[in-house]
Amino acid sequence: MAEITADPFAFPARTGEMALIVIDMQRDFAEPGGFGASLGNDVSRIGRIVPDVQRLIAGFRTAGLPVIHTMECHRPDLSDLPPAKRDRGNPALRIGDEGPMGRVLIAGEPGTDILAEVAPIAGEIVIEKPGKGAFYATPLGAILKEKGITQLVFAGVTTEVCVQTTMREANDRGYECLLCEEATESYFPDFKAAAIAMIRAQGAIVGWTAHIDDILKGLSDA
Ligand code: TIU
Repeated sequence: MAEITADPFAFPARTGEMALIVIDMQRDFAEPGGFGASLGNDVSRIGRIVPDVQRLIAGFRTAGLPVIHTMECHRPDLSDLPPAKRDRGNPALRIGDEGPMGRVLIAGEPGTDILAEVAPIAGEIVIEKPGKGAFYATPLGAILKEKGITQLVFAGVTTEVCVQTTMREANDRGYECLLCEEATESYFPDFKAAAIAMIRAQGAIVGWTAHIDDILKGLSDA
């Protein structure tokens, strides 16, 4: 067992049972004209983590460990979009509306694509999810079980919404969860800091957090 330096204490890594989950690194959250911007957010912060997300993905690929990507998106007929989600907050563009990058947050539209720099390669699993959590209404749990995965390292956006929701879902399902601090981002710096603090509080009540160089060192030592 390799240990990864982490907070609030070392993460007991079992690399043979570990996967990276990259949450929602999509144009809709990172570029003007997408879903994130339609909610009134400054999306420029999101692009800044791309180099670290790339480094983390490269480390998992080099170690031969699974990289799983998620995308928040809905079916073109909106049958998986609850009205409560569509109407929330009176956004400039609602989910399903035609925007500058195609229909907002709809599977197959240009804006829904994962950013090219961190796109999946052949053989990597991509989970399309209609909720904020990646376990709700998706095959993720069954896929992880089939692969014998028990530990999940997290990257992606946004820290306090889809990343934290998925970490909480995973924690309740018995996975040991580790969040990479440099490879996640929020539209709100205070919310990122608060999410990191609450995840690792109370003896890692939701999971651990760690710096990217410590995670990469743990992978190469194993
Ligand atoms: N709005 C916001 O912060 N996030 C989302 O709506 N989805 C994800 O976090 N992916």
